[in-house]
Formats: sequence, structure tokens, C-alpha cells
Amino acid sequence: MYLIYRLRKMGHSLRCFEAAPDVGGTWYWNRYPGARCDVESIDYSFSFDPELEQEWEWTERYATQPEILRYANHVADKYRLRSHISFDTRVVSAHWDQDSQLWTVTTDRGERVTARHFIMATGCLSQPKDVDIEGVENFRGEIYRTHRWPHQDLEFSGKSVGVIGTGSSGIQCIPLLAAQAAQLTVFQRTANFSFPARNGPIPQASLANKARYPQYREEARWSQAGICVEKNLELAVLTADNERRRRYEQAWEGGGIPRFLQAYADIAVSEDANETLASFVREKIHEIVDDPNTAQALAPKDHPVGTKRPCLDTDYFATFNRPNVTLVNLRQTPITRITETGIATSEKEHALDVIVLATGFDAMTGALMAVDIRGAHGLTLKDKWADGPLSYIGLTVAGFPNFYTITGPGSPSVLSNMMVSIEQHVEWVTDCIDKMSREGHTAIEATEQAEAGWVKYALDTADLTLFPRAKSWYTGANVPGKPRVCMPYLGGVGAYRRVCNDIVANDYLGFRFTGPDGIRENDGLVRRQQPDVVALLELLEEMALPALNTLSPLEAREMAATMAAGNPPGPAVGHVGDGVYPGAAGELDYRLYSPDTEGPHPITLYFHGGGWMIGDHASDDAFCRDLCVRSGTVVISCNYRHAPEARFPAAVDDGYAALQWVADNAERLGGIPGELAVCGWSAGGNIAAVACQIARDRGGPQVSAQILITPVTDGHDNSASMTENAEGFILTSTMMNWLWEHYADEAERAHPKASPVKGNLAGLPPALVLVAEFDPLRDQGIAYAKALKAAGNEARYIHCDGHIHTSVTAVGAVMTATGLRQQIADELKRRRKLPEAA
Ligand code: NA7
Repeated sequence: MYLIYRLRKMGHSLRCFEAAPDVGGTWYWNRYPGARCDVESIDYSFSFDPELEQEWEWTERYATQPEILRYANHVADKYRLRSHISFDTRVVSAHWDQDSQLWTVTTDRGERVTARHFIMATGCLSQPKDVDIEGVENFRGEIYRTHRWPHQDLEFSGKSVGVIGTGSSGIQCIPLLAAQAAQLTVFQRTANFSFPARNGPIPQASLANKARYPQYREEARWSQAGICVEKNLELAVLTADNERRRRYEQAWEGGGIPRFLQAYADIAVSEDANETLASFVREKIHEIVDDPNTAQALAPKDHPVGTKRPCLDTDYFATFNRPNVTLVNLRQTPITRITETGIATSEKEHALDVIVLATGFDAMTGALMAVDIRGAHGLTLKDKWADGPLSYIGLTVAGFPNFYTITGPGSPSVLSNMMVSIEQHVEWVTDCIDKMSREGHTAIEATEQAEAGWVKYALDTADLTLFPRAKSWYTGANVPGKPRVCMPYLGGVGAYRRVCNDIVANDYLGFRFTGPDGIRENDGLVRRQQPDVVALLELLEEMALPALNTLSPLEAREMAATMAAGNPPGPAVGHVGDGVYPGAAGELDYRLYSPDTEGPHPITLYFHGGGWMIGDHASDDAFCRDLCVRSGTVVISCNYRHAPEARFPAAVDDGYAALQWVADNAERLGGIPGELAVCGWSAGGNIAAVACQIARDRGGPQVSAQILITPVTDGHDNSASMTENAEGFILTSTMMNWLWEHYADEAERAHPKASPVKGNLAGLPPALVLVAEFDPLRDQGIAYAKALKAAGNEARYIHCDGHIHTSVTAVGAVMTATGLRQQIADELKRRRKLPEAA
């Protein structure tokens, strides 16, 4: 409806086809008792016209299907949309003609229409899943499907009713059917998480938000799920049990899904965090349901909460306390067939007068694949999507010019308030069409590279979460034979909107236009960093923190410490102990991490990052833990004196002192004498590299390997990465210069103890250097690795694609660097002993 409204307003001609006899879509078809939206009414409505959003009065916090259908009719009437719609008409095919640059659409009424652009606004949950239960056609009683519920009132009193399915549809209708039927039997295959709706009149707070709709809507557009929920950066795993419980209880009393799923920032990504919420809900189910066996069966255990569409209910669990309601746990006694008189399970036959099928949809791709869509060169969408949907930003498909999928797979779609996602897509598409017609373009098509890049990015995003772990309709698992792919984009509507806007701002990056000047292609990837790196950068941008180099050293340290306090914790290790060691000019702190296995172990001496100025022996705690667990080495993080109080060469002198002390005390520290590697990040990488050079010059100690993570190796670096990555990736070139200024003067910078690349590089320990693609220091890291190799050492570098200076050490925050951390650990394992020659 919004497409019609907007295209017409822009002056384009259009035709709309609708299979139903009237408007409403999902709200036209899904008329089962209890059908409601589980997004609050105040949010689940159009925002494009201030008059519309103010004049319409919702009566309940969560609107019923009839009320939403009335709203849809109101919109159709208010804007006179019906005249553009051919009702009772199903589109059967749409074929693109490359010569005429037009789509030909045919309908089940035999009509053929040509159009420049073809938009599928067919919904994500409109194509029902085939009934995959044997014998369904034999049932002689009444049989209803929730998504095609009859329009007349049905009478269930005195009847024995069976419901198959406990997704949202089942969970919404079960309490109402139970109140009417003589006997209700619920056939449950998968127990589902459901939260209380606490429905009622429109809350005062919502009315207040309606009064400030423009601002409120804008917040929703940039939120995670298209619903205003205060952004929460706290981690469930870092919160005390009683405090976490208090928050969950509050959410339980308040009702609604987002309050739970966004209660903590790690619920969708950390198993441990997720379990805190899952077990809370299970407890609630046991509290509500009287019969312990029934409660046990209703308590979901086979998927993380939120990864299968959670439900919102009114008295669902309490319904099982009614004497006329029985739960059949299909996991124990599966359905064998539907008979003439009821449902047979492996245990017995349940005699029924009525069967209600609430068995769900062929979600997200079903309605699109149901139409014979053929793009350029006769490629069918079915073939193209045989192994799962491929799209550029869930809106366009390479090989299918001028074809758009509103809330298509690859966009946030079903993981958002659909109204927000629909409006955003409609605006993007109509703006695009309008631009094309103004500029005389006949076709727009996503490039293969852009599409492949987005598909990978969206899947990588999904892999950062727990979603792929559930057998859900998000992943196609509910339809036998459907490819298993996580279909919605999981980065959130705000991040996604930024992607779509960036594409336009970059002259439709990733698209090919055909127009008056022939074909113009603007190939490229809209997101080049790893998804969690993007999320981190966006979060930091949102926080608008001052750049470190605009602060005094003391302020910079304070800010860094505050930030570090909110970092996810690293894994548990066998033992953590603090102590002091003799630095070059007095005692300094160290922290020792030992593995959970019987020692002694090889030792990794570690130097923290922070530009010789910030941080200490404990500031890379999570990374040190991770390194200890993965490598099976004792990790000793030694502090060193910091600039500007102690300038060059204090830090490297301490670094060498640490190396000596650790080597001399290996046994006492739980290490194996002679099995000693050094590792450092950033300025710590500089210290590690220099310590190896000093050790060589002074005849010891011997080092088995040097692992340099995005190290500083050159005080006079003018390489391309210093310019290309000068800004936007946390460590800036300006900041690096600022750090150098505090550490060493111009002349000192040239000294090999400041710029190890300028030193004698012969006879150094085997080196592994990690360089990040989006790091100003990238090229100096590569140069150092190459120079080491050229000097006859064993040396190599790993180019960390899509990563930034801080990725590798950001344990728990940048999960896509996990493989890199493993490679470091593998290198340490491989290099336990000194090379033969040494
Ligand atoms: P859902 O959420 O897909 O739920 C379908 C339910 O039907 C689910 O519990 C299924 O169990 C069950 N089901 C499906 N097929 C069978 C068979 N053959 N035997 C037993 N049980 C079966 O669909 P809904 O209509 O409830 O909700 C769809 C969305 O609409 C909802 O998420 C909201 O976004 C609005 P399973 O989990 O597959 O074991």
C-alpha cells in the first residue's frame, strides 16, 4: 500500500496485484481466534503521514487482527489505493526481456502486463508450509488452518479439538480454543519460548510517545529491531546473579519480547548469557504450570532463546492447568498419521471433532519462489536460489534487473518490526526508480561481486550469533528439503539502514545501470570490514568519544581504563597470579596465566598494547587468557614503564629485563626452561621485536618465536596504509604520531631500539607478524616481516582481512578474529623449542 502511495505521488504509473479479495495481507488471512500482532500497536503502524499516525486510535497495547485489518482498510480508503489494485488475482509468472528492458507479468486471470520495474511485496510469512502429516485428507471432522481461517464465526463448544503446532499461531489461539472447547489436545513437537504480553489498554507511556512520534519513529528506524528499546551494552555474563534476575523479573512483569531479548547485549551471541535467560523462562514455566511433567514438556531445551521465533502470549502456559486441556509431547509419542476420526500417535489415537493446523509457513522465500520469475538469460529465481537465497542487501538479485523484494531474505525483515523495514525498503526502491526515470536509465542490476559480498557478510553476521544453532524457519529448517541458510540479516535495522544509505551515497555502489550512456557499473563491496568490526566501529562512532590524541596522557589512560572495564571477560584459565619483577629501573608488575593442565608448560612472555603510554600488565587480560588456553603456554604479561613519564628507551629496556628475568626464573614460574616465546601487540609488538634484537646482541636469552600483533616497527613510516587507513579504524595515523611524540624524539625514532626495522635483522627468532587490512600500521608490519625474511630468518605474516588494529586482541568482542588467535596459538605450539640451528 505504501508502494502505491509513494509511486503514485512521484507520478509513476503502476499496477498492483493481490491474491486476496481485499487489502490487509497477513492480517486479511490470519483470522484465527487470538490473532494479534506481537509488536505494540503504537509501533506497528505506518509513519509516512503525520496525519494518519495521529488520527488513528488503537484500542489495545497489542492490536487484534480485526483491528489491524480495519487500519489497513482505513489506509486504503484514506489514500484511495484500491483503484490501483487488482484483487482476487494471483501473479503466476514474471519474465524479464533484455531487449525491451521490460518485465512481462502474467496472472491467473490470463492477463499479461508489461512493466519497467517488478516489485514483489508478498510478505515473509504468506506461503503456507505444505501439510507434511500423512492421512490429513482422510479426516472426516472439521479441519482448519490458522492462516486460512474461515470468515464466519466457528462454534467449538462441546467439541473435542486438537491443535498441531505451538509457534505464534498455536500459542495465540490455544488459550481461546481451550475456553470454548469441551476438550483441547495440544500436539507439541518443539517447546517454544514465550513471554507474557501483559496486554491491556494503550499504556500512558505509549501515548506520550505518540505525541512525539517524529522523534520516536526516527529512533526506531535506527534501532536494532525497529522498536525503541534503550540500547544496552551491559553483558549478562558480567552481571551479578541477583541483579540479572531483577532485570528479568522486571521484563516478565512489563511484558513484550524486546525487553527480554535486548535485556543484555550478549544474549544473542553468548551461550552462557543466553542460558541465563533461557533458564529464567523455564523456571517461570515450572512456576505457572501445576503438573510437573507437563511443565517439563513445555519448557524449551533444544534451542537458545530468541533463535527460534519467540512468542508473546496471554495465559498460554496457565491454559495447561485447565482440566479440559491435555499436552501431547510429540518428541516422546510422534504423530503417525491423521485418521478419519482423529490423530494417531505412536502411543494411541486421539479422537477429535476438530483439527486446527498451526503448522507454519514456507518463510521468506516461499512466496517469491511460488511465482515463475525469470531474469536475464532466462535464469529462474528457483534455480538461482536452489541452495538458498542470494541477494544484494535482501532487495535486489544479480541477474534479475529491475526486480525488488520488499523485506526479502538478506534484509532484517522478520527480525524487525515489519512496518519499519517495509517503509525503509519502499523508500529505497521508489527513490531508485524515481532516479532512474529522471536520468533515463532502463535497468539497474546488482553486480555479482556486490551480491556475493553481501551474502557472505550476512552469513558471517549470522555466524556471530546463536541463530544458526536452532532448527527454525529463519534457517529454512521447518520445511523438509529446504536449504539450511540463515535468511534474515542479523545486524539490526539501524546498521542495515546505514548500509542501504551508504550504497546510495556512494553512487549506487554494487549496481550496474543501463541508460542513455550505455552500461555504467559501480562495482564494489558495501562493507569491507568483518561484521563485528563494523558493529564495533559503529558503536564507537555512536559513543562519540574524544580521540585519545585530543586528551592529556592522564585523561587518555583514564578513558582507556573505563572502556576496558566493559570488555567481555576472557575464558577461565587454570590459575592467575600477580607479582613483581625487576625491571631495568625498579620493580614492575606482571600477571601470570597458567593453563588448566599439569605443568610445566612452555612460556609466552607478553607485552601489552597502548602506544608505550596506556595500559598495563592486566589491560589485555581477556587476550592473555585466550592465548593461555589456546596455546597451552604459561602467559606472563609484564608491564613496562610508560611514556611520557619514562620516554624511550625505558619501555624496551624493561622489555629486555622482563625477558631475562622470565628466562632465569622459568622453572619457578611453572615454565620449561628454554621454551620461551615472546608476543606483543602494537607498541607491545615493538617491545617484543626489540627485546629479541637486544637478546641476540647480548647473547641471550634465547627465544623460540616472536609473535608480533599489528606491531609498531618504524618511526618514520610513510607507507600507503598510513594514508589509506589514516582515519576511521580506531588507531589513526594522527594518534600514532601523537604516541610517538610522547615516546621518542625525531632522532630517537630512527634508533633500532625504537624502529626495529632499522636494526640488524640477522639471527633473530622465527617470527609471525599479524597485520590488519584496515590498520595504518599494516604496511610497516608487512615490511618488517619481509625484512626479517630477507635477512635469513624464518618469518611470515598473516594479512588479517577485514580487520583493524585492535581486532586480534579484542577477545569476546571481535569473534571473527578467533581463527587468527588460533593461528597464533598453533604457531606457539609449533615453535615451542628453539630451532635446530640455535
Ligand atoms: P511457526 O512458528 O512455524 O510454528 C509452526 C508450529 O507447527 C511449530 O510448533 C512446528 O513445530 C509445528 N509443526 C509444523 N509441522 C509439524 C508437523 N508435521 N508435526 C507437528 N508439528 C508441526 O508458525 P506460526 O504460524 O505459529 O507462526 C509464524 C509466524 O507468524 C510467527 O513466528 C510470527 O512471526 C508470526 P516445530 O517447531 O517445527 O517442531
